[in-house]
Amino acid sequence: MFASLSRRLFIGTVATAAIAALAPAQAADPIKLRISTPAVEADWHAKMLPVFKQELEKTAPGQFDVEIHLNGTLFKQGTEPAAMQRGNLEMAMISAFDISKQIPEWSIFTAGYLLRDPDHQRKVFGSDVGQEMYRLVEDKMGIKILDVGYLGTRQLNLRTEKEVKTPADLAGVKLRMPGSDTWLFLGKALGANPLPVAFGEIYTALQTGAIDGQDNPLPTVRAAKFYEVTKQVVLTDHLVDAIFLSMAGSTWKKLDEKQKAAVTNAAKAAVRFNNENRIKEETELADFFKSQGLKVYKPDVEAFRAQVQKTYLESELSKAWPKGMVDRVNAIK
Ligand code: KDO
Repeated sequence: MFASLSRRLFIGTVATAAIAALAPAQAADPIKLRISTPAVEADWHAKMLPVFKQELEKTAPGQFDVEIHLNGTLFKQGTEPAAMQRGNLEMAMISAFDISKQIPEWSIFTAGYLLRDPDHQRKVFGSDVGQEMYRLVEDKMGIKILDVGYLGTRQLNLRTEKEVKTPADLAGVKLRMPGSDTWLFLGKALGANPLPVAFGEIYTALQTGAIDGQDNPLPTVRAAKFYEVTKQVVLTDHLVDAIFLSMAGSTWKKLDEKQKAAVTNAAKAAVRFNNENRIKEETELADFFKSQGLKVYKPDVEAFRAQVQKTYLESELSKAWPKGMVDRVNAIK
């Protein structure tokens, strides 16, 4: 009895195994990709994330589960790199300022008046300079940069009335900057009195007068509605800013070659969408802000450029910049 039962059991097990071997492979569970950003829904670098999701669904159907978390609700602004490094987050859009906390060489891209315009930015990061700097991020932080997006050219946006022509006019002006040393350094280099405030708290800080102003690209001033609580936009053009769409190395390593290509191409499509729309909108917004009652004007940009460049070149920060990198960046036309 016992013998025949176990024989039947054996035959049954073999048969099940044979059927399983013939059956088509079961689809694996989709890989979860949670993207965290402080961006507001109406800004282009938030709107580009559904483009990333849709592209990925087209080229690798069912293989990824992309979740988009805006407004810093999943991880606070600036904490995303550590979250990716600990394996707690799969994707984020990080800045050169975030990276330079761990890789001082990267503070070169936090310097005002280095990159000339979005085209220069794209060419620099597409060149051997960009490849070398991306490799540092991969090797030292274990983060894979998928592509660089244009965040826009940063301008001053103040709730004060007094016209600003030169850095001296910013003396004592409480200028909100994101909360890290390299950001505060930029605010100081501009001549202001920088104060660290998280992105999500800027609107209220402007409304209550806790700060006199903030700096951001014009599309962000529109998207986050800062124009509602400020009186002027000073077109200093002080930083051609970038946002790096990135993936945790631990997630990247799990992908096969086809999936890596699909993710990279989806990132490129998303960035293209962001860049085209943002660049177009940047040219239109001065008129919109004027229609909302704000003063919009160019200061003495050369005075700002001279002071900011000198401040960076004489700083401790620039000592960490790779030798010859400023010249290489300047030579890219
Ligand atoms: C900001 O806090 O001013 C900033 O523009 C800094 C950027 O690096 C980036 O974090 C951005 O905010 C957010 O994506 C919100 O637009």
